[in-house]
Amino acid sequence: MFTSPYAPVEIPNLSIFDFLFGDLTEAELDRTAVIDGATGEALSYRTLVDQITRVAGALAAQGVGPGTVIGLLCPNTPEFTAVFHGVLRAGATVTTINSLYTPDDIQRQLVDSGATWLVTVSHLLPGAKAAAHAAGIPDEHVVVIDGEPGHPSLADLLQADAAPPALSIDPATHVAVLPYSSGTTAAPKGVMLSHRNLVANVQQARDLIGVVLEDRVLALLPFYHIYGMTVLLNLAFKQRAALVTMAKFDFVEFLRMIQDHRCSYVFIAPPIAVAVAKHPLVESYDLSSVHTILSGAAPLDGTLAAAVAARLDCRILQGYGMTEVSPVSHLIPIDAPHLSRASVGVTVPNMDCKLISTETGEEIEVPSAGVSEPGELLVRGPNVMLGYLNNEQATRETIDADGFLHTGDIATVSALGEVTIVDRSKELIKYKGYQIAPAELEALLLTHPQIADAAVIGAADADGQEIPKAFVVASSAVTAEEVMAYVTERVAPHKKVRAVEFIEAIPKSASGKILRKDLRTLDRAVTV
Ligand code: 4UV
Repeated sequence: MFTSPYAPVEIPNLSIFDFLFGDLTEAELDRTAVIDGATGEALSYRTLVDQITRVAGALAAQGVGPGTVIGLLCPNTPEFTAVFHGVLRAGATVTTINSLYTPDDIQRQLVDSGATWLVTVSHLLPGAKAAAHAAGIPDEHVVVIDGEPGHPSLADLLQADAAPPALSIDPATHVAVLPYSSGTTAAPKGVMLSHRNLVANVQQARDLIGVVLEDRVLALLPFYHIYGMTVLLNLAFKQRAALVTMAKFDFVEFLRMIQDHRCSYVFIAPPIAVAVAKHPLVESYDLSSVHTILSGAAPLDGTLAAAVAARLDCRILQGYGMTEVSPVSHLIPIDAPHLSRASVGVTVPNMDCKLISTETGEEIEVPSAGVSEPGELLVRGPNVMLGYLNNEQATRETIDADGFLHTGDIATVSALGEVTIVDRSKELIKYKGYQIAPAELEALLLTHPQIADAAVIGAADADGQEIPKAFVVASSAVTAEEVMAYVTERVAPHKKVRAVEFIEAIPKSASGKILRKDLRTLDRAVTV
């Protein structure tokens, strides 16, 4: 077993609202909390807390409280921050939904999570409304932030001045958020994260990440995903920094926002690192305000990391985690120039880790010098989820009797506790840091009349970034373009199949399980 090189941190027994906003000083209340990156409109901590409280009061007056689940389908905007924390302040549970989702995806999440309310924005309303109706949610419970006839708006909620009742929940067991993750296998599942999970992860990561009060943090990573939720919505607020929200990623806008808002700390996923390192337009903008970039959600190449740091003359850090871990378990801390940028750094405080052999399940020893053998990374700590919603079997398969969560990632650890992710043993595919469950695409491919069998794996594109690739057994003539178009018409954009290879038969085990390892070997043989 190995642990953090850092001393344990205290985890206050508070709701996330009380933890983040309960001890704001007068001076902090006047600081800027959120800036809309597109319009430049700014909200102080005082206004943000007032809005959160009003949203909570208005919802509570309508019976929303502990036990209510509310879907939040909204791009990154200042309004997202007020609604998200307002729902939590009311004691309800937020299930955050990817704004790129199709109506079917939205409906599935609303139904599975048991959501009885949905908060969205007018430009997403057509799909959201269809999904809400199919999930039995009436229009009075579909809040449209920017207003739409027949629906309550954020302005309506903000008009209410009934204070929400005092929150009486147990932070350790009360489910605060239900983001969806496919985990190690199959379809997306609701990940039950308690108030304590969220509080813990901010406490564990804040000193290592090193965002401070003076920072302007670019919020381009989606708030709905656990990475954005914890490091932006929670950690940046705890540090009293200012968030600059970006509703839709566009590289030129990204450069402009950094320049115009003098952003100093930028959290990204690796494909953005590729653009920062290579795009000619980078030279046309003044990015001198950036002192640190932290990349996470997918592997960052060491050479790429060095190219980004050199081009922007800034620090580059890497973080690793997963939705089920709230999410951060490993980080390159802000002041650790000796750690390799291709590693994910060290274990955060209050966590235990071990590596186990994928063949025998035996624990792999941490060497007294050098680097260990690779093995599956297991993590345990106060930030590990309560479990998957209504899915005890998946919970049992993921968290063992000793409380260790099996990440499905293959890692090595050095004698000094530096962890490097070297492979992934689970089915999950990451495209630009977004999750894709291959099982979902495989089921869809099998509905194509000319496809007899199919399997989807993560393959590398020309920049070394992961893309979903389908291996297809055709029953009659069909082209790769036709297969890709068939999928594109039916899925959210990030789930598109981006490469197709035809094959005689899908390799399977005696029990019929797809042998993904064999397909990955085959794929590498073709690419090399
Ligand atoms: O569940 P999820 O979509 O969660 C994430 C979380 C990303 C984070 C978390 C904390 C950070 O500080 C940070 O910088 C980024 O993506 O997907 C979890 C899976 O994504 C892969 C790995 O397979 C996880 O099980 N993954 C996430 N980060 C890395 C990574 C990484 N740095 N290197 C390699 N794989």
